[in-house]
Formats: sequence, C-alpha cells, structure tokens
Amino acid sequence: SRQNSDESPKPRRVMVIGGDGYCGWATALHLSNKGYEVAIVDNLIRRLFDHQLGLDSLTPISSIHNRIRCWKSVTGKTIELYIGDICDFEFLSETFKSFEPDAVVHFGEQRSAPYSMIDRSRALFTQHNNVIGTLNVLFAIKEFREQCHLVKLGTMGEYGTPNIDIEEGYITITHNGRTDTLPYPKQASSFYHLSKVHDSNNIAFTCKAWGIRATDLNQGVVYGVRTDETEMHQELCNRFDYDGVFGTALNRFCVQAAVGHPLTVYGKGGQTRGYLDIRDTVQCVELAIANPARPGEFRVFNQFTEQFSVNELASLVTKAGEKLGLDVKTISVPNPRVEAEEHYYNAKHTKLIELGLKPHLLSDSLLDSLLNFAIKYKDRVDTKQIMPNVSWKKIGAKPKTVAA
Ligand code: NAD
Ligand code: USQ
Repeated sequence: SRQNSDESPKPRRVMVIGGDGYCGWATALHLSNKGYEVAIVDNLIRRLFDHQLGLDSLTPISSIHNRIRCWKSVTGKTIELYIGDICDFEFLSETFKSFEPDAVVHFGEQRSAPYSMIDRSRALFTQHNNVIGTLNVLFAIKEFREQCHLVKLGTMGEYGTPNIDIEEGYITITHNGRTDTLPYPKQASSFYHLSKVHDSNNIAFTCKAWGIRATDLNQGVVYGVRTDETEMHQELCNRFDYDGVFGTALNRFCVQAAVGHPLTVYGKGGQTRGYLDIRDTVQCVELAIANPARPGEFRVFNQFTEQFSVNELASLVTKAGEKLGLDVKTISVPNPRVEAEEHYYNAKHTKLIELGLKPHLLSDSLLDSLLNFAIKYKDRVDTKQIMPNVSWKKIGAKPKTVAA
C-alpha cells in the first residue's frame, strides 16, 4: 500500500550504483560522511574498459576493496559492497532484499559518448547496459521497495542545442489555442546520450504507471577531482580521465596544459555546455536524496552551475597556465563528432539552487589548483591517449580495436 511522502521516514539507507566510478565514489564517501548508511553496487566494468582500450586514470586508484577498507580505518564508517551487474536481475534483487535502500542513486552506466560511437557492438552494449540496467532498477523498486526514491543521473545532452531556452525537464506550450506542460523535446547526439533519453522515458512512464518516485538529474560536464572526503587519505583518491574516450573537456585541457600538449578544441569551439565542480555533484545528489520526489512524481533537475563554450574554457586554461609559467597553445582539431559548433545556449538551472545548492564556481584559483593537480601527476600522462580517435561518421558494424 502506498504512503504519501509526509508519512515516509527520513531516507537513511542509500544504495550507490556505479559507486566505484568518478562521480559515484565521491558521492558514496560524501553520503557516508554525512551519516547515511551506504552500499556501493558496481561490476567494475569501467576498470575493464580502461584495460581493454589501454587507458589509465591520471591518478593512481586503489582497488574498491582497499578504498572501502581505508575509509573504514580513517573514519570508522562502514560502506557495504555488492559486486555485480545490475543487468542481472537476480543479483540486483538480492542486493535490494539484503540492503533495503530508502534511496538509490544510479550512476552505473557506460557514460562516454565516444565509447558508444566506436562500433556497432559498443553502441549496442551502451544502450543495452544503460536501458536494461535502469529498467531492472525500476522493477526492483516496484517489487521490493515501493517507497524507495530513485535518483538517476541523466545528462544535459538529452536536450541537445535547441535555438530556444532549455527548461528543467518540462515546457509549457500553447498550440492551436490549447495549452499543456510537456516533456522538453530531446535531441541527443550520440548513442550514449540517447540511452539517457530512453531511460528518462522509461522512468517517467513507471512513475505514472506504478507510482515510482524519481528524480532525473540532468547533469552537465563534471570537472575537478578533490572532494573533502577523497582528500582524507591517498588511497581514497578519485579517478581522473584525460584520454580521448573518457576524458571530458575541462579536465582534458588541464592535463594538456600541464604536459605542454596544445589544447584540443574540436571544430570551431563554439560548442556550449553546462559545467559543474565534482564537489557540487556530491552536494546536488545529497540535496535530491534529502528532499525526495513524491510518489508518482517524475522530477527533473538541470544539474550544472555555469555554462561555457569550448573556446572559453581554452582561454581560461591558457590564462591560468600563464600565471603558472606554462606556455599554453590551442589547436583546432577536425571535429570527430557531429554537433553544432556555433549555436544559441541558455539552460535553466534554478531548482537545485532553490533546494540550497551553494555552487563552487570556476574561479581563477580553482583553475590554478586543478592545473597544479594535473602538474603533480604529469609524469603519469600517456600523451598517445590525448588525441581523439573515434569518429561519429566512421562508425561501422565491424568490431574495431581502438588501442594505438
Ligand atoms: P564512470 O565510468 O567513472 O563510473 C560509472 C560506474 O558505473 C563504473 O564504476 C562502472 O563500473 C559502473 N557500471 C557501469 N555499468 C554497470 C552495470 N551494468 N552494473 C553495475 N555497475 C556498472 O562514470 P562517471 O563519470 O562517474 O559518471 C557517472 C554517471 O553520471 C553516469 O551515469 C554518467 O552518465 C553521469 N554523468 C557524468 C558526467 C561526467 O562529466 N563525468 C556528466 C554528466 C552525467
Ligand atoms: N570537446 C572539445 N575538445 C575536447 C573534448 C571535448 O572540443 O578535447 C568538446 C566536445 O566536442 C563537446 C564538448 O566539448 O562539444 C563536451 O564534450 P565532453 O567530452 O567534455 O562531454 P560529453 O561527450 O558531452 O560527455 C560528458 C560525460 C557524459 C555526460 C556529459 C554531460 O562523459 O557522461 O553525460 O558530459 S553533457 O555534455 O551535459 O551532456
């Protein structure tokens, strides 16, 4: 029987799916530190992708077992660990029955657009892994934990780059004299970004049909590496991707500047996206959990704090680099993607601020510290991994080996 949200107890037990990854690890530690009972669910497939493609994190990262042991010895807090694939419903059912979450934060997807555009098998893997995994989570909630709040990582890329303002999830339209509030149109531009659109549709439907409570966090591009918790011990250090497949724009530029590689602006560089500091990722997820959606509500937040074009990022990194005595150059790389390179962009992002988000903005000092961080680890950089080598147009049905 369904309760209304006022009767439900304060969420205490949080399952973090994808908790060994970049956003998930930082979030799991943050929630544990804030007093939540945390369980990490992960099949460690991201570590396997790195091996298969010959990539590595800029920072050395410990095994998930050592990470959790270290957290226990530093803070006395326990994080439970379930190793397995959420596409395996039997495994997921057992973790639900054993852990009994009040909230599930779902980071556990294949999240690279270039990876999803390597070849047919990676495109299919991405959509299968992401769409089926999310469906399994929805069925597990319905079957075992009806009141559990799903906090799902979506992406700003679901909206694409329309020539009108982007709203938070919904837009009110008047058409032929009638008015309705409808899901904002989706125009994703990779098989990965499309998997998130499919997820959003499946979640919205199950909220309506079964009364699931869900929050879709349409997150922008995340940058940075340190959070209060990962700072506590070297073994808690987060991963930091800079390669052409998993590395994201600002993080890549900082590493490029540190090793004297020209900044890789794709095409004209007018591509504008929402960005946020990883310290705000963990804050936003905590806010979403502490203020759950109502039963049956499909809530959408745009999770980013500032928007920049790639050219703006390159010029910010160039200036910050100069202050540190680096000679930073920029090159225009033929765009491996199919995307608008000059476009209007104005996306709303007020709902998380209304819940109390205090943003860490991309100030000079932050850029300095990110750059210094990249400089600290620059001997670990494999410069062969920097240039992009996955083309949107050249995707084919044949299996492709990507490693150099
Ligand atoms: P990541 O690759 O570092 O981590 C994802 C984790 O999920 C990995 O540890 C992986 O092993 C796990 N995983 C994947 N499929 C799984 C499955 N079937 N079963 C169990 N575990 C599985 O990625 P990230 O950068 O931390 O991103 C986390 C989430 O946030 C993703 O959903 C991503 O789309 C979203 N997001 C990330 C960014 C960003 O800039 N990094 C921006 C917006 C949204
Ligand atoms: N870009 C460059 N040079 C680079 C890398 C990227 O010009 O060296 C450009 C890309 O062409 C794109 C923009 O920068 O226009 C962002 O690319 P990205 O690789 O930083 O981010 P993206 O592929 O969109 O994916 C990342 C995460 C993904 C998340 C998404 C949020 O990998 O999981 O969903 O950011 S968003 O972009 O808001 O959709």
